[in-house]
Amino acid sequence: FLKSPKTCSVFGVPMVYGQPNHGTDYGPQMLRKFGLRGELEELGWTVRDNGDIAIDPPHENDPKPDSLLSGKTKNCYNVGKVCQAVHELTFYAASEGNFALTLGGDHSIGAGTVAGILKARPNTGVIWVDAHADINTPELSTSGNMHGMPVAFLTRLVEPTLFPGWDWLESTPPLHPAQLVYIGLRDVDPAERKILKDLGITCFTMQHVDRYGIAGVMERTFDQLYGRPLHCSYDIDAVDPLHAPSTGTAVRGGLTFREAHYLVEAVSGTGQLGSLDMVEVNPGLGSESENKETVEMALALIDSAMGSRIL
Ligand code: Z70
Ligand code: MN
Ligand code: MN
Ligand code: MN
Repeated sequence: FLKSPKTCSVFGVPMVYGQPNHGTDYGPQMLRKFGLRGELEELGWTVRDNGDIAIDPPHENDPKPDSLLSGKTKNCYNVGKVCQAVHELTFYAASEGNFALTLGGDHSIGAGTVAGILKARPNTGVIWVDAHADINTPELSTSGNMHGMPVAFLTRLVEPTLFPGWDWLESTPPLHPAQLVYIGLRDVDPAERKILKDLGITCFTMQHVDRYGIAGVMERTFDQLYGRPLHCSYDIDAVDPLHAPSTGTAVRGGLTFREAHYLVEAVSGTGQLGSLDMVEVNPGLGSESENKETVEMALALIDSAMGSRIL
């Protein structure tokens, strides 16, 4: 499904409004500064870098969600409109037969990237790599932060038309639970646990990584998603904070350096990866050396996902 010569469309989405911290908006420019284009070209990709999309700050006159149902969905309209723009970009890139590489920005944008990919490649399997499940509904979220909700929108636990800025989502195919696998979970809210169980979504938590090893987890992932084009939405907080400290919600006990790499090496090895998000890199948090380590980690993971090999 990818055309030849292999072409990578790059989209920077300097989004911050899905979570409370400044700094995720510096993710795309830091990844570029540390050499993204050169790395991709070295790996044989033709690179179409579309720069960063414009993001309007939330405005007091933005339509507000219905107060009973979703009043605490922070920046609902703003996040919805950015996701709409993002879904148009990934849809267009995928329709052209390009690889779609999206640089965040916070993880709320995953609702846009995945929706656009599903529109172009409806049977895509999604590998959501994250310490968190990001499947809170606006009603059940305790934070109101939309980076904790994208999967709820994608799976239609949320009715798009009830949320200002989200009506466009109706024009995209829903993400079926069988199309989704989580890897790296270790900080799941009680309400999310029930949702994951009720929908029967496959979750490889850090405990499963301990039990099966990362190779066993990847085998099981590919058994389930066999034959599908793949999208990987990689939240850098899946990686242990020892190796990726500059992120908003660092949780101990994450993927080791090698586990984090093996995961994307294995995904790349299937030859089925058609799109990737790298999100929640926050150069505004931590020391300069921690920023550097985190950005370098994210870049190395992108490299591995896009074909870099040890031998
Ligand atoms: C929590 C919430 C979250 C990322 C934190 C946290 C969600 N479940 N996602 N960091 N990337 O607020 O909904
Ligand atoms: Mn290199
Ligand atoms: Mn996330
Ligand atoms: Mn996370």
